[in-house]
Amino acid sequence: MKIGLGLYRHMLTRENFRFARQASCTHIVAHLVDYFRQGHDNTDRENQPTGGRQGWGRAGDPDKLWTVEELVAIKADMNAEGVEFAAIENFDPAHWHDVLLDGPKKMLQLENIKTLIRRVGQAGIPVMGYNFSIAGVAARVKGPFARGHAESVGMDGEDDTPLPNGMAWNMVYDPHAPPGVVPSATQAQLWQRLRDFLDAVLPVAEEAGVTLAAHPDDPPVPTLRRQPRLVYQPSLYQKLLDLNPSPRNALEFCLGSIAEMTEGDVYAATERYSAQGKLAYVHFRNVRGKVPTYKEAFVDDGDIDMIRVLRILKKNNYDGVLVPDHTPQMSCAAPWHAGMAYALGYLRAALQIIEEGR
Ligand SMILES: [Mn+2]
Repeated sequence: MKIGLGLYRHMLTRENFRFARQASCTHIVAHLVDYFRQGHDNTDRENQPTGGRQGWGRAGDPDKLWTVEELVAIKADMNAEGVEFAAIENFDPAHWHDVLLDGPKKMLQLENIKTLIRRVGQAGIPVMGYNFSIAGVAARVKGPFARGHAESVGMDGEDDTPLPNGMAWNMVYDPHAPPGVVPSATQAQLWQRLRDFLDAVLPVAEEAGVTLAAHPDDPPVPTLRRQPRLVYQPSLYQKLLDLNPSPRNALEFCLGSIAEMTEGDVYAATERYSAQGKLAYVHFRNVRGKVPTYKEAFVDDGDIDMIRVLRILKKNNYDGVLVPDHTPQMSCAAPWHAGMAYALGYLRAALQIIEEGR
């Protein structure tokens, strides 16, 4: 198994690639969307994005797709510091809001997504992580929830406030949208939208040599902001895989989100999906509790026995990347980096024992 670090857009620097390598990473998962752009309350850029009902901030430029040149330049910087570009995490809502919403620009945006996938392949990046969600990562709270009063993120009840027009995936893609709210979709409509997306994009992904990796819902509740969710129980991942048998149809397997689900258990889910060889990469994080009142925890201090998970992955010959995803913020001058270094050190020690038999 390979150790990686996920970095937000503004963190894609030579210094952070070096930090990752120092903490034993060989791989980087890069977020290319700036979640913190013009956000009202999502202003702490040295933490995972959070924010109120106005979302994280403004989506990017709908007419500016990532270019091969910019992807190659980021990859070259990573390689110069001794780490590989393992995956991009998340599309820009500006590029696919109508794929999620079934809006008028859907066909155009599906073509744009295909173009992006071809470019990702040309740049030699093997995985594109995505989160097929209308409301996105929303309704989370922040507080001193983790060990030693470390600031972490959690959920403290449901949120059924409707989604305003111009918003998707918890970001604003059209600040000039007319007043009003996004009509609620049905669960069946959302699955049909996913099917349309997979059927359109997977053939291109196969040609481009890029694996599409689906994140489960964060938080995993059946509805959020009056919109349906997709993968909010472990078994729904199978439904996603069964929609399209392509070898490029795979999972961004988030242990935290799976443990937050009300049904099943994280070990059975890890066994089921790793045995099928369907894990593109793993979000290696821990949590206490389940929706709607869970709290994110330090990697060694939550409900999940992370060592047990690693042993299942090892048994099923998982050889991909694990990234810490989120950690609580640690009390020091570099709260995010310290949290990540702690999680990475834990992971490195665990893998030395499990994989190298020390
Ligand atoms: Mn995750």
